[in-house]
Amino acid sequence: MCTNSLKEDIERSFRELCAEAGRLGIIGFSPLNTIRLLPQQQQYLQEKLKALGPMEEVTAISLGLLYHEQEILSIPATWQSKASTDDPWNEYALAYLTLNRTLNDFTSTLVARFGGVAEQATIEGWAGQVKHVDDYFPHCVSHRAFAEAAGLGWRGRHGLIVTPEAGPALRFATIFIAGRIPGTPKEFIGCSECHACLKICPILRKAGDYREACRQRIHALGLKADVCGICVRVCWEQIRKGASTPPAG
Ligand code: B12
Repeated sequence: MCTNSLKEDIERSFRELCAEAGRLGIIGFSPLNTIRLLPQQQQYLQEKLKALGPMEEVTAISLGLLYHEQEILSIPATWQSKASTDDPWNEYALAYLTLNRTLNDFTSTLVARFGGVAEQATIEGWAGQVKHVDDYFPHCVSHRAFAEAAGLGWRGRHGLIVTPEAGPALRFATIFIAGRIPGTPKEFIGCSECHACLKICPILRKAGDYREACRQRIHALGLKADVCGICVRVCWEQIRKGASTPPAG
């Protein structure tokens, strides 16, 4: 099958899966050899993709699945250091679980149809055993690296991938298939003068590596899944207002 028709077939299958799931999705392609990874994630990926042949001939396909508006609106719009029992915020936590499971089903279906290997949305049921954020890295590969390389969005000040369609209010999974499928690079203006995520989150504002403090906060919130999402909500609002798009004219 030529790469263009393969690309179209994968895109069509993905659109059908999104329609069945009742969610919007975005998809992007990038040759693996253009992507820089942490050494431990490069090693993890090499092991995972052994059966696909040389890494230079592999394409990463980034799949993004969007949250619904009301799910994002259930996240507090101001800083909260605690969550209450039965907090409405749990709607976002439950949507997080749904998106992970749906994306994992999508990757299984697409791999069954087109071959390849899947990296699931997240390592579920494992976060409880993590003692430090670095524990994650040798056991997964960063979806953001592939989403960014595929031109789905840019890296925001909070570190998340910000898309024109949904800001950072989406989750990713990745599949890897043998053969080169070219991507469609896009130009983004980026965060520009927007600092909404830094203004709202004291952890992101702190100098140094925010990640371990963010993990501890998420754990301490005790929501029905390991989420916070306050940076996601404020960024999503700014994108909707057009804060990061170039002025007209
Ligand atoms: C560990 C993890 C966390 C940790 C640490 C976060 C972090 N920034 O790494 C904690 C628990 C804190 C966390 C929190 C959250 N997370 Co999280 N998390 C992950 C996870 C499981 C792994 C991320 C990872 O591999 N990081 C490693 C870093 C270094 O990767 P990276 O920054 O992308 O850098 C890559 C390249 O740039 C390059 N690189 C970077 N530095 C260097 C240096 C050298 C020398 C080289 C060669 C290369 C290199 O290599 C890296 C990849 O190997 C992913 C799922 C996944 N498998 O991707 C989700 C993921 C990143 N999380 C996500 C989300 C949404 C969140 C939260 C909002 C939680 C929530 N749902 O409410 C918060 C937001 C925190 C924030 N502002 O970033 C989403 C992001 C979606 C998006 N729009 O971007 C992901 C992708 C999950 C998903 N399936 O969608 N998360």
